[in-house]
Amino acid sequence: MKLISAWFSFSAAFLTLTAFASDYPVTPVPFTAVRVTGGFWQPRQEINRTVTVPFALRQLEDSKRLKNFDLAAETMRRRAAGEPTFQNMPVTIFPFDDSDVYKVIEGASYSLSTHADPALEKQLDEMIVRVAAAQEPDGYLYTFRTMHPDSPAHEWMDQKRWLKDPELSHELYNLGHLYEAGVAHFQATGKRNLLEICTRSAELLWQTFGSGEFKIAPGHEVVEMGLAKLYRVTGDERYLKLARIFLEARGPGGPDYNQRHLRVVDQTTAVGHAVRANYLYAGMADVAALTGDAHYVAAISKIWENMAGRKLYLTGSVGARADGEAYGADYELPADGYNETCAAIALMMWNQRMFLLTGDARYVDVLERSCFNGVISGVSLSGDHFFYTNPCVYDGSKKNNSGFAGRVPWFGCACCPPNEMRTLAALTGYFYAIKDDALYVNFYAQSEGEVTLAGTSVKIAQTTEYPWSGKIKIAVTPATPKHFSVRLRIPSWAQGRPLATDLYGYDDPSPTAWSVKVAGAAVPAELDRGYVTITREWRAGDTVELNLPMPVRTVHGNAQIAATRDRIAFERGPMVYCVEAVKREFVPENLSVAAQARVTAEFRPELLGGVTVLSIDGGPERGLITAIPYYSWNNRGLAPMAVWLKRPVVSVSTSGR
Ligand code: FUB
Ligand code: ZN
Repeated sequence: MKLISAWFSFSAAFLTLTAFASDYPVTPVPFTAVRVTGGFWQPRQEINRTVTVPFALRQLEDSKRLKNFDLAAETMRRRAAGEPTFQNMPVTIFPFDDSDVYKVIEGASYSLSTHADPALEKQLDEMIVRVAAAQEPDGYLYTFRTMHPDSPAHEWMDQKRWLKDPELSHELYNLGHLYEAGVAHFQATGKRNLLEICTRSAELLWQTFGSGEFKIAPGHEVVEMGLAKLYRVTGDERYLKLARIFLEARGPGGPDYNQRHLRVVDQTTAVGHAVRANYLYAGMADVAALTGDAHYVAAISKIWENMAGRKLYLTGSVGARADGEAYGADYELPADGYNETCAAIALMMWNQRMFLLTGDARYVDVLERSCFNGVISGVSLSGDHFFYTNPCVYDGSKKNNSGFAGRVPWFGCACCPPNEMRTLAALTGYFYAIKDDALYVNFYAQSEGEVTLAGTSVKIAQTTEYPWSGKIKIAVTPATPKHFSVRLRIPSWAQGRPLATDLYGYDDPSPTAWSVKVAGAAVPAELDRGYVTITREWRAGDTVELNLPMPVRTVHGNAQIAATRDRIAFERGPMVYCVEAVKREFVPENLSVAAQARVTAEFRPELLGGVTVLSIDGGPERGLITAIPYYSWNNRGLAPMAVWLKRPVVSVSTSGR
């Protein structure tokens, strides 16, 4: 099934006829080849590894998610030993609770890939034994059914396997996460114990769905991405075929809640449950890359235009509606929107794949926006409290976080914490990518990496305080002098606009005076799809100096967004700011910022783990108003917060480093 194919352009993003074989035309540099060495991400990754990973593992026991596997195994054991009516009831709430176990194993495996830890490896092996024991002899794995086979243990299930998957049973959803975990664990440890559970399960999927006679459209997508990963790691083409079969089973005529309203190739807008939707679009990208299906690329490109042009929050979050955890209508972006953490993470996955299909930085601009704002807001600075929802305004008391006020340790529906954990553990996988003899530099971060370019091993070391400063030095050190290209992403915010669409704009849209030098000599500031390309013979000692000035920008929303009318938000670099009234001394959303307010930016090492704050001159009555990066809110107790403040602001003069 490894087709050699071509696709024609369907939108501005696909202007060229591009031939590619077997996978994405742009190849991501794996997270294992890049190491954070300081700066913004180091404490986050360290807390993720040392606090969040063990915390989540503990939660799997404490919340009894692992117990469900033991109960399923017990039912099989006792029935086989002569108790034909024995069965157990689940001890957790949702049939998709198995997926949290898999996501935690996945995140922990990423952590193992970068930091050897025999105790953690042993703990995972022990968990995998419990997972294996819950798998039925034919490969079926779904604890809620196996522990209670005589009647459905939950109203979301049918008495027969799979039949209610298009609605809510989540049988295939769980498996998607299982496959992602199995691949991650195999890649981290070289062990096949979890991978073999996956292939036994996928074999059953093939026997059940491979002929195409029995059609099921997964009610919650993710199995498509999981199967694509399983295909890549095993080379078994049936898994890729299955991914395609599941995609082709969608629509027309179903609900748009889970994207079954139309055939996937006919879908043009981002609709329905936002996590489901973004996982679907990411899965379509994978299958498009692996099969060369141009129609999938055309569909997700159109859907992307709709999402980024009408449905994206400034914070890089999506999914405005609590009802159905869903995308809203065009421009339906209320400040108190739902914005599930998983939806923003899934958006990162989808945007990364759009970039890998096209080499266009517009997708990385969205990815960066999500990452620095609506994704990392999902976890506390301490690493053990989480947001499920990420609104742009908060009244200081509402129980809007899955029934809680403020971040909490865990949820009954706990999809977000392990999603956050696996994302942070493998974050450096977003930093670089390669096409032919060109290296794309997508993330700026204090880090070291090693890649192969033009047949030579090349060390890449970044020195920077990004995102607090736009000064970046990149030492490029090939093992031997070599001719290749380095493509530096010039973020859209540096070009004078938040995004490639007109959903948001800067009051002052002038591009910053960004500049690039190599070995001290200026590089022409010419952009191609968001990148400045430096092609030369590189030799050890070559250093690129990128300067991305970071003025404070005031942002306005498109006139069609009711919630942002007569309001402004503040950004600096990739960070969206918010005002938090820690002492409840005012209501942030009612703050009116004086016209021509002066704003200064200052790095405060002692505050919130070290952040650059903005001091906004609020006029004689209000004095200085402090704005903090959005992601860092709710780390000083429960307090009201707002991203969008009231106008009028005619102009803002800025200073700061
Ligand atoms: O349905 C499984 C997960 O639970 C979804 O991805 C989340 O939105 C939550 O509903
Ligand atoms: Zn979630």
